[in-house]
Amino acid sequence: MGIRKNQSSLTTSEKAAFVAAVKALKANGDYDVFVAQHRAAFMASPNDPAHRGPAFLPWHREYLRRFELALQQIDPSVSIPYWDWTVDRTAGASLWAANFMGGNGAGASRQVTTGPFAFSTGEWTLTVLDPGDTITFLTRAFGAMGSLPTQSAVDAAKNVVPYDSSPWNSNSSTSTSFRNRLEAVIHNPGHMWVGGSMMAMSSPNDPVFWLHHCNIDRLWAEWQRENPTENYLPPSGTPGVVAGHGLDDPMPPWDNETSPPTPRSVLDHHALDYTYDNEEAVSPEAVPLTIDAPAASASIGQAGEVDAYSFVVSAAGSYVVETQGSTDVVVGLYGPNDMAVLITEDDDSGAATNSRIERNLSAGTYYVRVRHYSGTSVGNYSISVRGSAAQPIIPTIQVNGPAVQGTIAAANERDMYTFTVTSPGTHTIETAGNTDCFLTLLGPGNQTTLIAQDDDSGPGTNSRIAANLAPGVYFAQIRHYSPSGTGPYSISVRT
Ligand SMILES: [Cu+2]
Repeated sequence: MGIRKNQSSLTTSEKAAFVAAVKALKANGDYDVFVAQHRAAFMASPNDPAHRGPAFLPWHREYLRRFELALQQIDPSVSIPYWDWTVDRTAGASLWAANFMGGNGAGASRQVTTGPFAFSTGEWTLTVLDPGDTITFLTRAFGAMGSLPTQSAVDAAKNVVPYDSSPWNSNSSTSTSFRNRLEAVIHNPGHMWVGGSMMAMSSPNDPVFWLHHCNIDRLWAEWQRENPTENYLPPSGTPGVVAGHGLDDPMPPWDNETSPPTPRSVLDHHALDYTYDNEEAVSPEAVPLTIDAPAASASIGQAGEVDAYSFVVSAAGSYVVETQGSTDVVVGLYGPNDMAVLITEDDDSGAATNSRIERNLSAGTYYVRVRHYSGTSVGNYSISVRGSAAQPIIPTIQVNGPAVQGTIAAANERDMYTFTVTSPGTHTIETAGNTDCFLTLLGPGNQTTLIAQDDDSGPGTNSRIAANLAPGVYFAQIRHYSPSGTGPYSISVRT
C-alpha cells in the first residue's frame, strides 16, 4: 500500500523522484489530459460533476488516485505528497524551494522563474488553458488573493456533520455540510493563496494542485474515521442533485467505463490501496483488555488522539464496555474479528459524560476505539469490559403484549428471550421485519431442550412457530439465517 507523506518530511531523493515522474507525465502528454479533465468538469457548470456538490471529495479522490497510478507507471516508488498549509504557510517553506515546486511568481506577469516547473526549463509549457487565456507559463501570486487555512479553521471544519445537506450545492450551509465547509472555507483559500494558475479552471497546470488536494483528501479521510456513523449523502435519485453527485451515480468523465467509479466506490481510501503517513499515529496497536479485570487507566494525551483496545469473548453473552473518569470520551465498538466493522458508538450513556455500551456478543475478538468528544481536548479516563456470559441478561416477552425490538448487531450473534406460559394452549412465536431471522424454541424451564426450530414460516423471510405449550418458562433464541448477516427485527408471542 502506498504511503502519502507530508511533503515537508520528504527526503531530497523522494522530492526528485516525484518531480521527475510529474515531468515525465507532462512529456508524454498524459499530464495535460488530466488538466483537461479538470477544466472540462468546471466548464460543464451548472452540471459540474466535480465541484460545488457532494461529489467534490469523491471526484477528487478518484482523480488524484488515477494521477498517482499514472505517476507509478513511471516510478512505482512515488506517491502524492500532501501540503499541510496549517504548518507550511509562507513563501519560505521548503515546498517552494528550487528542488521541488519552485517559488513565487515574479514581476508584473507573475511568471514562475525558479524550480523545475519554470517556463525557462522548456519542460513546463501550459497547453490546456482557460477560454480566453493565452499565457503559457506557470504563474503564482502568493497571498495576493487571500490567506491559508489555520489549524483552528481545520478543526472547526472537521467537527461539522453531516457529510452534506440540502440544497446539495455551494449554498449548503457550512454548519450542516462538512463537504461545503471543507470545499468553500478550507479548499478554496488554498487555491487563492497560491494565486495565478491555481485560480484557473485549469489549475492542475500547477503541480502544487496535487499536494493541495492531497491534503483535502487526507482531512476527509480523518473526518470519516472520526465519524464512522456519518455516511455519504445524498443517495442517488435525490431531487435537485446534479448527476454524478448521488451515492451510486457514475462519476463523469469516467461514466462510460465498464464499471465506472461512484462516490460509494471511493469511500474507503484504504480499498484504493493508499494510506497517509499520520494514520498510524492515530491508529495505534490495540491494547488488550481482560474481561472482568479492573479498569485500565489511559489518557487522550494529544488533540485528536484515538486509543485502540481489543478483547476476546470466548462465551457468547451480554458484555458491557464502559469508561470512567471526568473526560468526555466517545467509544466505538468494532468486530467480531474485524476492526473495520462498526457495531455501535456511544458518547454519554455511562455515568456523567462517560460512555457505556451493553451488547450481546458472540464469541470472537472485538475492538474498541476511544477518542475525546472534542477534537481539540485531552484528559484521563479508564476503561473496562465486564461480561456476564454465565448469566446473560434475558429480555422478557409478555404473551399477547407488544413486540420486543431486537437487533442482530454482529455476525453469528444469538439473542435469547424468555416468556412465561400461564394457561396451556397454542402459542405463536413470530418475528417481524426485513431481517432473515432463524428462531429456536427451548424449554420448559431450561435453555437446552429443543422444542422446535423455524426459518421462514412467517411473512417474507420471518420465522414463526405455533406450538401447544404447557404452563412454564420458555426460551426463544434468534439468530440471522446467514452466519454473517445482521439487522433489526421484532419478536412477539401471541395466543
Ligand atoms: Cu478541482
